Amino acid sequence: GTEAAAGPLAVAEVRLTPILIADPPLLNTQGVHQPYTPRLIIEVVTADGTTGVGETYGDTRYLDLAAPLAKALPGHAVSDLNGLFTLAEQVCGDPAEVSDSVDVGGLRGVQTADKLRLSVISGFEVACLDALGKATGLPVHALLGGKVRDTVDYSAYLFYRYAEHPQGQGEADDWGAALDPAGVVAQARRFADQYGFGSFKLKGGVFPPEQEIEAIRALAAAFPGRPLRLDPNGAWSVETSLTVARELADVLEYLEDPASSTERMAQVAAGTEVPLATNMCVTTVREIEEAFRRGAVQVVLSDHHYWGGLRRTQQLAAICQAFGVGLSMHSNTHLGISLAAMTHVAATVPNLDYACDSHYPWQTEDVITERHVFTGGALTVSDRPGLGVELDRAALHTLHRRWLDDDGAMRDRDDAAAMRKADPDWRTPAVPRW
Ligand code: GKR
Ligand code: MG
Repeated sequence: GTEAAAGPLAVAEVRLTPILIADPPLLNTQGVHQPYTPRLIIEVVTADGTTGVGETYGDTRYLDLAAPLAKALPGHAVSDLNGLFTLAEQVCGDPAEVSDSVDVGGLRGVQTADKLRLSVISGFEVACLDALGKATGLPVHALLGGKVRDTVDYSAYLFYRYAEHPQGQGEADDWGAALDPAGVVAQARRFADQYGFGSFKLKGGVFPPEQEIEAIRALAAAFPGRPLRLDPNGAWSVETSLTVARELADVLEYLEDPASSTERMAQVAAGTEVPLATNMCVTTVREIEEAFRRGAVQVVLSDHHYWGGLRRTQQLAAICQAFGVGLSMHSNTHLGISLAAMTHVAATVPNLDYACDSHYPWQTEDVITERHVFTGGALTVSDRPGLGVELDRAALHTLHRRWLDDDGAMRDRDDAAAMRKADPDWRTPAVPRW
C-alpha cells in the first residue's frame, strides 16, 4: 500500500539533479542533436543511509512531474514499488484527465501525459531498486527474478552526423562527419573495432531513401552476414517503406518504424516479409492491442523509461511472448545509470530476441565513477549489490552547473531548433517526408 513505512528501508530523502550532458551533432529526420541534452538524476536515500540512483529524461515537463513525487516519497519503503505507482497517480495528476494534453509527438512516439509520468516513475523505480539491492546485498537482476544470461548484447548505433555542431558550441570529438555511405561504413568500422559490435543500426530518415539504401548496401558489403537495421523514425510513406523493404530484404534483420502510425505500419507489414520493429507506434500498454491484432509490428523495442520501469518491461516481454512478437530495446541519449538499468532488466528477460541498441558510445561524459565497457559487443551483467554503479559526485556537480548556467535553450530537447542554426528555414518535416 502507500501507507508511510517506518524502518531501515523507508525513504528519508530524495534528491533530484537535472543535468546537461554533451551530445554530438547526430542527425535524424527532425533535425540534429543539440550540443547538450537534459537528463535527470534521482537519488533516493533510505533511513539507514543507503543511497539508490536512477536516471531518466530531463526535459522541463519531466522535471515538473518529478518534483511532487520526490516530495511525497519520504516515509515510503523502497521495496514498495507498487505503492510508488499509486503514489505517483495521487501526486502527479490523473492521466485520464490530462491524457492527451501534452501530445508533442516526435521521436519517442506520441508523448501523452501518462507516458511522461511513467518515464518519471521509471527513474524513481530504478533508484528504489538500486537502494533495495544495496541494502540487501543483491544485484537488481536478482530483485527482478534473476538473470537468465551473463552478458547482454548491444548493437552499434550508427548516425549520419556533422563533424561539429552547427552553432559551434559543444564538446569537440574526433569522429568527423558521416554524411554518405563511406562515412557510415567508416563509423561502423570504428564501432566494430573498438567495441566488437556484431550488429548495426543506422538512424535514417535523414537523406532521400535511395541514399540510405546505398548506405545499408555498403554496410552489408563491408560486414557480410551481420544483422543490419534501418530506422527512419516514421519518415516514409507506405509505398516508400515497401520499396526500401524490397530492396533491402536480403540484408535487413528488421526495418524500424519505416512509417509512422499503427495504420501505416500495418499496411507496410501486409506487403513485406521483412519484420517491422517499433519504438514509436507501440509505446504504451493501450497501443499494444490494435498493433498486435493487425500484425503491424513484429518486434517491440522497449524503452524502460517510458514503459514505466524495469518490472513493466518484464510485463511487456511476457505480453510479446504470448503474441509471438519479438522484443528488444532502443535508447535515447543516456548515461551509465540507465545503461546499467537496461542491462539488468535485459538479463532477466528470456525472450530478448535481438541485440539492444544504445547511444552510450556517443556519450563522453558520465555521472558514474567507472564507465561501462562493451566487449565483443556486449556488457557483462553486474552481480554487485544494486545496479553495481557508483555516483561520481564531482561529475554530477559539474553537469548540474552546466544546467544551471544554461539560459534555458537546451533544457528541453529540440532537434529542429538545433538544425535551424545550420538552416534558418528548417521546420520539422511533415510526415511522410518521402
Ligand atoms: O537520438 O536521434 C536520436 C534517435 O532518433 C532517438 O531520439 C530515437 O528515439 O533512438 C531512438 C529510435 O530508435 O527511434
Ligand atoms: Mg527507433
